[in-house]
Order: sequence, then C-alpha cells, then structure tokens
Amino acid sequence: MFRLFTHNDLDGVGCGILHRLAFKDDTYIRYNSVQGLDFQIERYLETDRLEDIVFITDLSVNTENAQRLEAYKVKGGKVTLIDHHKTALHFNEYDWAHVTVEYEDGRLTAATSLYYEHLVKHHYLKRSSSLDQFVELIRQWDTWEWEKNETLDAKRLNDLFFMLSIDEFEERMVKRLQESDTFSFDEFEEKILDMEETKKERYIRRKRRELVQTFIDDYCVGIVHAESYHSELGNELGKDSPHLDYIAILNVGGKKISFRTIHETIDVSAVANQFGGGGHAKAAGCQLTEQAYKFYIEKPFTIESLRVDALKNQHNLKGNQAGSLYADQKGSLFFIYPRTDQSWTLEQNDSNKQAFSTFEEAERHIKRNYSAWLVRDDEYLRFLAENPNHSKRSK
Ligand SMILES: [Mn+2]
Repeated sequence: MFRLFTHNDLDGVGCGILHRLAFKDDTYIRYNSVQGLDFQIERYLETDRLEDIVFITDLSVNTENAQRLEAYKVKGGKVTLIDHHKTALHFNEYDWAHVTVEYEDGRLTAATSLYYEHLVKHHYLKRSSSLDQFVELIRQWDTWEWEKNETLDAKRLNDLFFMLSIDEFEERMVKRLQESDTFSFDEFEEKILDMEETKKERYIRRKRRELVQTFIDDYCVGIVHAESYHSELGNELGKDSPHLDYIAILNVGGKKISFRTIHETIDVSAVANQFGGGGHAKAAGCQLTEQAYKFYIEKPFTIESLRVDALKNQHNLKGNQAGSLYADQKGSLFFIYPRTDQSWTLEQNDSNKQAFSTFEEAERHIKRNYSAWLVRDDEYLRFLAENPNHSKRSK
C-alpha cells in the first residue's frame, strides 16, 4: 500500500490529490496538522509494516521520529520525505529526505510541485497540462508569488479549498484532473467563489466602519473585532489606513488576538510576544490575556469608530492643488494646501500653521493625532465660501 502523511493545508492536500491520481485505490492518506504529524508517524512505525511504501510531504518530523524512520529504512522500510521549508533542510543528511527550498531559476518550491516532479521522475504519474497548471497554482499560492504575478486563480483555489471539506475538495480535483485537458473551475465553483467574494467584501466594509484607533506603546493601532477573514481584513484595513502602524483583530469568543501590518518597518511578532504569543513580522497572534484585554478592549471601549474618508467627492480630493479639507470628532477643521516652494501647509481651524514636505506627511499627522477624515464635497464647498482667501486658490 502507498501511504502518505501530509499537511492539511492546500499545499499538503495538493500532494494528497497527486498521490491519489498516481496510486489509485491502493492508497492510504492522512492529512495532519503541524502538531499532529509526529503522533501519527510514531503510531504507524509501531505497526512495522515493511511492505508499505511511505511518503511524508510538506511537514517535518521531530528528532525521535527521524531516528525511528532511519531505523525503519535500515530494516528495509521504504520511506521518502519531501519538503520545502527552510527549517527542514537538515533532514537532507538522511538519504530518505529531499528538502528543496528554491529551484535553480530562483522560483520558490512548494511540496506539491516537488512531489509532482518526484512522482513523474519515478514513473508513478504522467505529466499533463492540467496537472502542470494545477500544481503551479498551488505553488504560487503557497509561496505568495501569486500576489506579485496577480494569479487570482491561485487565491480562488485556496478559497474553494476552505469552502469545501478536504474530502470533497480532493474528490472534485481528482475527477477534474483525470477528465480535463486544462485545469479550470466549473460553473458551480465559479458561482460559489463569486458569492464568497461578495460576502467577504461586504464584511470588510462593515468592519472598516467599526475600526477604532488608539495609541498602545507608541504604536498607532487600529482595533477591530472579527471572527473571520483575518488575513484579508488585516491587509485591506492596513492599506485603507496606512497611517496605522498595525491592525489588531480581536476574537473575544475564541480569546485570541491577531496582529497584522503592511509596513516593512514594523514587527508585529514582537507585539504578540509581549503577551506570550508569536508569529511572523507581518502576521502574528497571541491569546487574549487579561493584560491584553485591558489594552485592546477595556481602554479603547469608549472611543468612537474611525470615520471613513468621503469616497464620492469631485472637489475635495487628496493632494488637491486647491487644498483638501479634513475634520475630527471635536469639530476641528484641517486644511492642507501646497505652498509655492513645494512644501505643504497644514492649517488647523484657520490658524496654527505647520509645514510638511509632502501632502502624505501632513495627512498622516492629522490622521494619527486627530483621527481626522476627509470631509464630503458639500462641507468643503461651504468652507471655501466662508473662507475667501482659500477659495481664491481654486481659481
Ligand atoms: Mn507548503
């Protein structure tokens, strides 16, 4: 029997789909979480089935299991580990492990693409153009290359993966890849993906209106309560309000916080670390501890939501040569306009002038310190009518 132990994300399940296509019914596939694999491997090795052919993909084993696998191999067991994570490179010291992070041309690898090449090379599977396309979508998804290449189908494939159960996804993809010469979504999948997209956009718009801004430890933080779509939400809110250093997404029911930033200069894993969590520089998380509760929920509770910049303006536009008008919750008005020498003036309530070298800097200043928003055209035109010295500028 051909056994596969693999990850339970899209890249891991991609390996499962290839495995099914290659070995048909003579297979046993187990999808594992990162934490779950070692238990499964240990339990399997205890059964001592030397007649099996075993593959492990997209995941690494611990030191004890590496030694057990080595002993199993020496006894005549057939095992191959295929992975693409940097942290697994040391497994290459074993002849049963193949860890490759990058192709020679510099593209990053994925477990699915490595396993595909392995199966083709050993004549378990025949190369086809639908398989080439399918594998490449997963590779781009798993390595984030889809963003730069704008390969939206890679993202849609992962969305579909999350909307279906693993079994249903596997079954659909196996059938598709056997029957079609090129890989594409069917009508039903396109439909549910579009519906999901619309639902997500609406959810993010609603969450944007609930966003609260405050300072925590010198960081200007956007706080929002949400249970779903954390990655997309963190990314969209971050891009919508680049004056925020990071976005904290709270899930009180699950007692968890996610931190996301779009800025290269900010490391949210350090923020998560303060509360016993961790992660990457741009995406991290922690438990909602009592201390975190105080900072992210209790203190900001009475702050009003951050207003959204007027969207449909014809006149009051950002970086306008005639000036751009902002307001804050206390009723202050902020007018930003260019001076002759390429610098920008910020005027607060018709006095109190400050100079900035770019429009963006002036805007960032009032957004961080006053939670100000771009006002609608009607308010802008009224302001100009009441301030003839400013209205001259627009002539
Ligand atoms: Mn992977």
